[in-house]
Amino acid sequence: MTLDPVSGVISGSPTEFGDFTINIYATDAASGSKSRTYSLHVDESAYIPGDINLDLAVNPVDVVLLVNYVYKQGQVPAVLNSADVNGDCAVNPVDVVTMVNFVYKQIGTLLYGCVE
Ligand SMILES: [Ca+2]
Ligand SMILES: [Ca+2]
Repeated sequence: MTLDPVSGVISGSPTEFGDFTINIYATDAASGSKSRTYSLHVDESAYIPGDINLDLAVNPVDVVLLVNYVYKQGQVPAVLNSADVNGDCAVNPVDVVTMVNFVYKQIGTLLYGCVE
């Protein structure tokens, strides 16, 4: 995520979940500098079902990541529940079929997962 030094807008997509501390420093030639601390909470429940790489889109890239995880011992999704697209509390070939149908055939819906 980035902070625009002129507008002060924080933008971008977080790549990790959790609590973060942000320290912002501003310097003025006349009065010295000031700092302020902010807290940022990125909630894991904010994921989109099927968005395995957390880029806010569900597309063939996510299908490839899911196939690699399920069949090839690929990288574990950062939010495993994003891969449990049929909501049966497990990530397995059924989720791959569900993702393929959704992404390539526009069939079905992707559900929020429940992997513990
Ligand atoms: Ca994605
Ligand atoms: Ca599942």
